[in-house]
Amino acid sequence: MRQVNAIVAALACAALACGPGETGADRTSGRKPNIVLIMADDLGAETLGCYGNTVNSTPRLDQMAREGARFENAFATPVCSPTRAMILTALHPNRTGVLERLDSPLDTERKNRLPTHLPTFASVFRAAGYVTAIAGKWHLGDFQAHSDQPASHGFDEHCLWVQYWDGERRSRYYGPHNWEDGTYRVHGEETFGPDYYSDFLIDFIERNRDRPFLAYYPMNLIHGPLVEPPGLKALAESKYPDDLGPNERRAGHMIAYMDAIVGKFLDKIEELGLDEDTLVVFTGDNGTAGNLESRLGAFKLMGGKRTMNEAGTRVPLIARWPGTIPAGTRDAFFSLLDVMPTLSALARIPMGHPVDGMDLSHSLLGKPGQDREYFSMAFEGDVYFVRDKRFRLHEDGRLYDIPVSANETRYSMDSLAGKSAHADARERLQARLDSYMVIRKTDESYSIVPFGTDGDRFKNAQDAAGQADTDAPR
Ligand SMILES: [Ca+2]
Repeated sequence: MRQVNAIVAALACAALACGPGETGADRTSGRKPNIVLIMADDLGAETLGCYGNTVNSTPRLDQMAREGARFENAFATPVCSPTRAMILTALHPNRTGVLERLDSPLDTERKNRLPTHLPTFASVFRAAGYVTAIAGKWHLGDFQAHSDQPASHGFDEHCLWVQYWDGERRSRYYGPHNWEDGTYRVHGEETFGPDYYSDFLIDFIERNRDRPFLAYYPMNLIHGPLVEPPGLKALAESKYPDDLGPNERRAGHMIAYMDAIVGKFLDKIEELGLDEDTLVVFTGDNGTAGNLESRLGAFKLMGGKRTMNEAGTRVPLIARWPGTIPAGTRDAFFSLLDVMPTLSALARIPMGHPVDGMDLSHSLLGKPGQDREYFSMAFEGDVYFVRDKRFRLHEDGRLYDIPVSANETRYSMDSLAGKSAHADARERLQARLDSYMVIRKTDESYSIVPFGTDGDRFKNAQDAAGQADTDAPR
């Protein structure tokens, strides 16, 4: 425990040492920037036009990418809850204890939750004078078991999909069941959840246009079930090839609708004259579902959700702040761990507690600074990896040469096991992995169990086809 705390302290010093510095916010008449953070559900980077997809229509996100910073190397966890805990707290999954989704079949009483003693970006921004709201999908604890959510995590207002009520799974799309400012509300079939949640936040933005606001929209789209959204079918189908499968056709429609909702926020911010006072960030919580194939020209890629491969963890990250963030792509690594310290720096809010994430605001602003060299990940069942821009090492010894220079190489997962080359890379990454794998929950007074009991079923599923037994040095 002492060692873990020492790591936390070191990380905190590193984060604090970077400090907010001279940020773009300084250019804006002293006003702190508004933050609109949108995180789509089950949306790998490969699904968007601006990341090379040639089938899906995503004009508004492509616009955001042209006008802002598009990160080529942004990463999340392979599944919902761990990413949601990670982005809110800036702590590694193996430190929060949220290593699997919180409505796991093993959590029959649905008592697990994100501990309230862990500060979130909402609580940090709220303490600094921001008004805060969240709409969409929470997935960090049951609302019947813990009705204080998400208010006790720093959100002034909320409108969230109820995944379960009285033990039954509830609708997220047509006829959504919601947890709205502490009240359970059931809507009719004429209501499409993603419209309702985005309208809730648009209203919040309009009401708070004259003060700094933080609007967090963890979207329900494009997670299954595959449904037909109430519009934009012609746009969605405009680039479909004749041989596109039925699942991809429906998902492409949901992606086009998701893109239009992002456009609603961009249009409202412009209408209110807040373009140069508002940072809009878009990302995804994990890779695309495994039953969906994406096409990037001739290159075809199956979704990697729930796997520890590249398609399971690479997500889009686009940041737009006209007049402050210069347009262009960013090659630097960005983990969703880094969201809170980075946003805090841009808003000139000191981080008053230790976190694992880094302040990468310089990267958004197109300035020199300390970049992230490694991305590390922990998942259910004591599964780990660490990667740099070329190599990826897993806890069972598998080493991959997957340079980030092109999609074909990045996603190939070609194993180097059995080859003597790159021993130096293995040694370097092993040292990082060893220090990462000793991280455990900092505070043992709470419980997020059971975890790690079903991990083998998911463990490195990308290798189930036979690589694992033959390649990995043990
Ligand atoms: Ca998800």
